[in-house]
Amino acid sequence: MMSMKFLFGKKTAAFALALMLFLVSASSVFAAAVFETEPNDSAVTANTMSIGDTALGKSSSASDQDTFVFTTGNNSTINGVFYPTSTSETTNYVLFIYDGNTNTYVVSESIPAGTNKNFSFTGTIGHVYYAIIGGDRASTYYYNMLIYQ
Ligand SMILES: [Ca+2]
Repeated sequence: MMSMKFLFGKKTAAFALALMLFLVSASSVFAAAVFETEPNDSAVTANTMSIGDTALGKSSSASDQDTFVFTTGNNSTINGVFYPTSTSETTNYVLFIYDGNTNTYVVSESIPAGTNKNFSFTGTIGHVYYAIIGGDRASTYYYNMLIYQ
């Protein structure tokens, strides 16, 4: 805060702080980009995301798996789209979404390199869903997985 006051003056700093507090309190309203944090190869190390967010990750090897976990606040269709950052992508991906409450897979998709894949399933309130993503080789590009309702 000292540097903020130095740069912008006391009133501006107070306004900036108020704005930051507003943005923090309202952050759930906005879609976020959630970059993967390794290790995330299993359910217990899954990276947390919210519906409306886009998860970004990168296959580091054929044995790498990336796991993201989210819940839903209502009973309705959950949609998603998986897409590459670059059309030069050469890694083929598989995507599974696992319902941790019913122990069933609700999405199972193969995604050829460089292509988009839309998917959807019926979400159940309070259920915990794990998105599990794997590539067949290392990639230099991020994949994107948007989940929305
Ligand atoms: Ca991983």
